[in-house]
Amino acid sequence: MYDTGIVVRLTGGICWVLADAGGEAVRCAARGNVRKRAGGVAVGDRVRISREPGGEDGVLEEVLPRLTYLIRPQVANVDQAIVVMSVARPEPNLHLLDRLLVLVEHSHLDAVVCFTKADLACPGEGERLVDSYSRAGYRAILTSARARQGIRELSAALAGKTSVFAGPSGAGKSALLNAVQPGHNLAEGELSTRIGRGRHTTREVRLIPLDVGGTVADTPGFSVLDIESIKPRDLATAFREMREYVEGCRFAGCVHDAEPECAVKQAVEEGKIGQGRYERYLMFLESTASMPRERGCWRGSAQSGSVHFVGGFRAAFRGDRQSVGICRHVARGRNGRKIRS
Ligand SMILES: Nc1nc2c(ncn2[C@@H]2O[C@H](COP(=O)(O)OP(=O)(O)O)[C@@H](O)[C@H]2O)c(=O)[nH]1
Ligand SMILES: [Mg+2]
Ligand SMILES: [Zn+2]
Repeated sequence: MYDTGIVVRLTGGICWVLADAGGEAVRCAARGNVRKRAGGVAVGDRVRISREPGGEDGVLEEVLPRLTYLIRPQVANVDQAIVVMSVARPEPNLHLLDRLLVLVEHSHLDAVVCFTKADLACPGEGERLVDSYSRAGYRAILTSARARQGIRELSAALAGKTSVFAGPSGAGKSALLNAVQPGHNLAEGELSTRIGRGRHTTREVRLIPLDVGGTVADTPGFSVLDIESIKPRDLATAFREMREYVEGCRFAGCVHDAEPECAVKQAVEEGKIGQGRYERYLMFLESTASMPRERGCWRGSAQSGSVHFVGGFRAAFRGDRQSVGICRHVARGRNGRKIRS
């Protein structure tokens, strides 16, 4: 009997596979050819397993092509990052939020913006934040784990996908996950200390199966490349609401700063792009300024579709020390061979 499913846990060569058909995770030993496979097996991999009729354990027969691979946490095929920011205690840090969103966009993951601790916010404050990120093109949700506000909406955003949570320590990520999926044994306020034990501690990552379908990595903070290594010309495309305007600028190498006839600045003036988002864009642009600017480069050449999921990059971002690491995207052709840039 054959089944397909997703690897939710790996311990000492044993994989736990959640079959697409549902039910409990099946304990599987990997076949020799799978064990010797380059790239091995990772949590998040889609796999084919076989089981004796009536038998409990299975055999991992084949790993299906992997679309992405996040190094920390080590999870394959992540679909989206849920970027969590509290509206109070601690105060929202929009600079960090936008930084995370830039990094997520640049990693070709989808992003959901989740403001939380709504029960602690001044009236209207949470709604205002959600509104500004909705207008920037994000699915933005106002939640409170304590008041169970927005939890159904968050569950709907998680359904059927593999997600990682990102955001500063203390934002309320664990509390949200507990609200979405009670009883998955992730203590609030506990995880950061466990990760902080030492640099060489690699904690086992698990995917928590959700009742609504889909899985969530049980670790906060994920790493992507450093914002400073993003080319200035690519930065605006990591701001969703700017994308539609960049083609309208007078100069092909426009970075939407001091250039004349800039469609992005025009959109800011007309209120189509939020002033705060644009100001933070300029701050990030400044931090990429030490990199050689590619002014005059033929527009489009650096934006070909082939950059998607191809190539590896180093990664780190400041502001959340848990999240330093490497992110590598691997694409495979139909024959299963890796495509690298
Ligand atoms: N009032 C309130 N407190 C919250 C809420 N969510 C989390 N907290 C508290 O904020 C602190 C940090 O939460 P935690 O989930 O551990 O944050 P994490 O570090 O992002 O995982 C804990 O003391 C939580 O009890 C919320 O919705 N409302
Ligand atoms: Mg936590
Ligand atoms: Zn421009």
